[in-house]
Amino acid sequence: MIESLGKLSNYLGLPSVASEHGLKIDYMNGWVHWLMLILFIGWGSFFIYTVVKFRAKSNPSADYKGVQSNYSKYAEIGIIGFEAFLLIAFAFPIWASLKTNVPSVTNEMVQVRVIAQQFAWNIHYPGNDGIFGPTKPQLVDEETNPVGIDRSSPTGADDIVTINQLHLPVNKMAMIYLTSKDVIHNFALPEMRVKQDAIPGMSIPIFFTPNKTSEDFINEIIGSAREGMGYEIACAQLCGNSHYRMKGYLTVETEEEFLAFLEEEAEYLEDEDEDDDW
Ligand SMILES: [Cu+2]
Repeated sequence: MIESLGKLSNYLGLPSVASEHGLKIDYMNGWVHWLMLILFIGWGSFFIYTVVKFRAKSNPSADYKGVQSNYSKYAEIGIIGFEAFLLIAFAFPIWASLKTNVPSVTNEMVQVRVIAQQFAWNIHYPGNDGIFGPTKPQLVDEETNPVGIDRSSPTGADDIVTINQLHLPVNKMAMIYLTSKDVIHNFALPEMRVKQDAIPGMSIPIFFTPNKTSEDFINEIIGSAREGMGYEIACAQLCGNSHYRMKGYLTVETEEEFLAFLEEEAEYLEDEDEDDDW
């Protein structure tokens, strides 16, 4: 029943779901809307009833006794019960599974750092060694090294950085460490049902498992208003005068395609070294 009634969310105009935990959030949204619908009908009809029943023409003088029945009390208890159900059955467990119980890092997940800045998303992969190289503010160069990676360190030499291009393999948990270089931004992936503030000075872990490739998604939205567009990273926190164009792109692909992407990016790294030698 939880699922079937939760499917009301299908009619709320939400973007399609592309992560493993996404439906849980949608079902909760569906249930919240059932409560809102019941309250709307209940209070709306009660309001109309009172306006008619207690109109001035048939009630020339005020009634100082007011309502004597217990119905309003029962209604309030019912609403509190429903709200407790929403919290205990949905909100607390979902919050715990997505925010409190952070899984320990294994080889089975992809680790990425996302560093927000006005007005772009810097994406930092640890490279072949799987270890993020050290970063230093004094090494930041907006053109050549936006993240400030220490390329002379053994773990930093192979790190890969892209701007606004986040690639993730499908059906594999993505562990993202989110931070910001300047103001508070918000990393929002609507189809993944992911939304988290990026706060300077903090590294916030976000984890989710995308389960629909960009290709499948693009095929799915043919004929809709978003036709031709893939997954996007939106900044969901007003962060400055160009906030509106702080847009990144997320590509969810097969493991092979993902590895090929990393390999291609690693080749650019070698090319850059060659340029330096010249
Ligand atoms: Cu922003």
